[in-house]
Amino acid sequence: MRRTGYIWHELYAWHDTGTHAGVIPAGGPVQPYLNFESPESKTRMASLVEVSGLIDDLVKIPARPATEEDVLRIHTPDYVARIKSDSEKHGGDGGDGWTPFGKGSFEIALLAAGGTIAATEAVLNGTVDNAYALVRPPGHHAVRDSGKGYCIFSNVSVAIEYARAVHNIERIAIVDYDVHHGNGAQDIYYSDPNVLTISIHQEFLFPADSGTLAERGDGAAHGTCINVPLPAGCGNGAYTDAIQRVAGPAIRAFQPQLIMVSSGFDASAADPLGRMAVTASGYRDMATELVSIAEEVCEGRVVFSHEGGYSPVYVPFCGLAVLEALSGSQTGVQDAFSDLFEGSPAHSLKPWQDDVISAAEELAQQLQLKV
Ligand code: 3YP
Ligand code: ZN
Repeated sequence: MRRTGYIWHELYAWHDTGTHAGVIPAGGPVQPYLNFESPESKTRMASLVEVSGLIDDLVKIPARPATEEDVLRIHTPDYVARIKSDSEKHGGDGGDGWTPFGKGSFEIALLAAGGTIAATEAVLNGTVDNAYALVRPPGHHAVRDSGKGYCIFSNVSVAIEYARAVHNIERIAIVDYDVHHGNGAQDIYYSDPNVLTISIHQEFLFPADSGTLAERGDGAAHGTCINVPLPAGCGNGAYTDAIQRVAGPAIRAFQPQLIMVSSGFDASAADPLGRMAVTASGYRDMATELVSIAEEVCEGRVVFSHEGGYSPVYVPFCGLAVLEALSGSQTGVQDAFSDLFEGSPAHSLKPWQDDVISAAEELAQQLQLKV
């Protein structure tokens, strides 16, 4: 059993993304519905953590708001001021037209970044071995001067800069298994040789114009950005291979002092936005492998920060599996969807998936030669 920190705050459910039809605005022939990035999948994951009893084996860490100083280590003063003032008045949009927020979302976004900081702080000061921050809004698309794709502040990057400023941590690796490209951290750290960014995602999904194998980092940071742009249709085989064959060797070569994971469950078999087939057992295996890599290279220090995942009914089982893997605790609660999803032929690795993973594996080997 490991001591696993867990962060959740009721206010995360109060971030208001309004009435939409999933992603597009409602109106005319488009009947109003929720935005896909509604509280449902996340509140229901928090509920299963409680009802399964797993909460009793976790160390509940209070979320705290990130200070403006914390977010200004990453974001521009103009952007932070704009979100603050729109949030005070009536709400608005993060900046790309896909990131609606309501009144008060500034404070909730600070609490999401701060929740990831609190998880990181607890891991770095030894209160816990590893941690999971179930935060909302997500962060991995946000760049320095704009929100994007449901994300307001770059929660993981803000926590990384906290770790560097307060704990003198120098080298950090980010693994992003959300089905969308982790363009935010890639952009923020593109010229920083001390932060390795690895994103495993569905190719050309969102953002459609980033996340290729050719994006590798600039100057001294060349090689410290690795993308694994998988074709649609991948299941557990491709995902666990991407972690084992790409993330593992890259992280062992890079020798970070801390690993951050952008944990999105939108590569799941039930997601409305992704076209992948990962199951709770696939997520469990990825998390188990990441914990073991962290134990090998950085005394187990790994912090998961929640990103996307829009199936209200399946995300809870995927999230529970990851939390069981982090803590080493078994609730005995079975994935209620396993009969439907686990037997799928999607889970064996296909040659066209292997091609992409092999190309990224090559990049990880080159990083080994470099460092
Ligand atoms: C799809 C269209 C607008 C936001 C995008 C998905 C964002 C997401 O889940 N990122 O991880
Ligand atoms: Zn996503």
